[in-house]
Amino acid sequence: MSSYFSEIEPLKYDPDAEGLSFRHYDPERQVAGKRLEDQLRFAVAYWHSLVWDGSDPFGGGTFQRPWFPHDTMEQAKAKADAAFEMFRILRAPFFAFHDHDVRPEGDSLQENHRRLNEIADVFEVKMAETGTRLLWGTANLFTHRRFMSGGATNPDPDVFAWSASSVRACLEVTHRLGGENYVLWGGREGYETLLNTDLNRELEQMGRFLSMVVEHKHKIGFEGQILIEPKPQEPTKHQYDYDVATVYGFLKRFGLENEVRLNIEQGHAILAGHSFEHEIALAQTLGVFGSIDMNRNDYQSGWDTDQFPNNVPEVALAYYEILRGGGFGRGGTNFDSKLRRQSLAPEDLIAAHAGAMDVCAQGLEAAARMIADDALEGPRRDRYAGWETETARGMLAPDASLADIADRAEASGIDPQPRSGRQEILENIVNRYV
Ligand code: XLS
Ligand code: NI
Ligand code: NI
Repeated sequence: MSSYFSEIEPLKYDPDAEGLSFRHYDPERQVAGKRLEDQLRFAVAYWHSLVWDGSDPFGGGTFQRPWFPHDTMEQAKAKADAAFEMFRILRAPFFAFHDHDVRPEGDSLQENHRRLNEIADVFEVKMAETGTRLLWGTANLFTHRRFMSGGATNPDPDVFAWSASSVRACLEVTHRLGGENYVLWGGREGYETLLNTDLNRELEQMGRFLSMVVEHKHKIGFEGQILIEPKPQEPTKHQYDYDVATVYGFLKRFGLENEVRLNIEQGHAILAGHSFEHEIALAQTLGVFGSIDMNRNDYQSGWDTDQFPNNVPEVALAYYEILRGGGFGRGGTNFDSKLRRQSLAPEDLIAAHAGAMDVCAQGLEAAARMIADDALEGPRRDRYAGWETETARGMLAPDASLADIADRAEASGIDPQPRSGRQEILENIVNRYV
């Protein structure tokens, strides 16, 4: 057993503790009809917490984890030990990983898959011992130089084939570990310049690829959700899975809108020029909401800085849209968040998650109270009350015509009077809850 976190006791809900504890997140508390743990469904992201070494464009790794440099299976197993120790300290019900996070890169597809399966054997035992579950698995189709020009959208068909093999292996391991979801984040599916890019061909490749992933999911009996994670740019200048609306159009085009849902990340929403709650609400409306990657960006840098969330009002509005849509089904709250590179100590990793879990708990509880009190839904209903009359509804009926409506409008002498949208009053109401 690794002793990386040995100084740290498993966290308890204790608002008055002196050291590390949960100050708001009480997993057992009932909120909106469920235990808080079952509402929030927290997951720790293997990559940021256990793989990232603190490097940035100006300097190498600042973190010196005992399992670095992660090029032997022995180190991969030491990392798995530390990972599960961390999950236990955090009482995290779930985790999430890329193939590349958990096994060192081999020199062939076969060797990669053999290593992945060997680590999955280790995970299987640890998951059974600790009760930790897998929120999602995913294949990393962006780090190795072979993916420089994308995975499924690569101009080289051999990279397409390599990607197919990697996704099959990772999907099957996710299935074996009882994963709730399988994620495809666009990685390098996008372009740097139109001067060398055949847009139509690349989108066709991506559509076929995704259709085959869905087909394979059914073939092996995987019951989890297949999720696409939108992002507008980074690493490529233009990512194909730009935002929720773009992905929905793509899914419609390939007839996959009932097969694939979305994993929405706070930071990516902001990069796309949206709020997190907008992206969640739109996905709910379109029937494709799946799960979330919880983090935040630095609002000055304009980049995907993947910081831990620490803004309750922001988080509350996101959970409001999630609860309004019925909560998470198989999805959850994955912390796609990383430390700042000066936060070297094991304690920093625990404190970052604990603080973020508290922020999410506060946000979700505020959202649940707003719903229970009808604080926003009441005013929203009032705003649309005019549509409750038979005449109004009739305008949207399949047999209504533009001409009928126009004739009636002209004959009845209507004279619409604008009413206040009451935005500030509603903002004041929200502030009473957060
Ligand atoms: C990168 C993405 C990535 C996905 C998993 O910006 O957020 O971490 O969540 O591949
Ligand atoms: Ni993400
Ligand atoms: Ni991201």
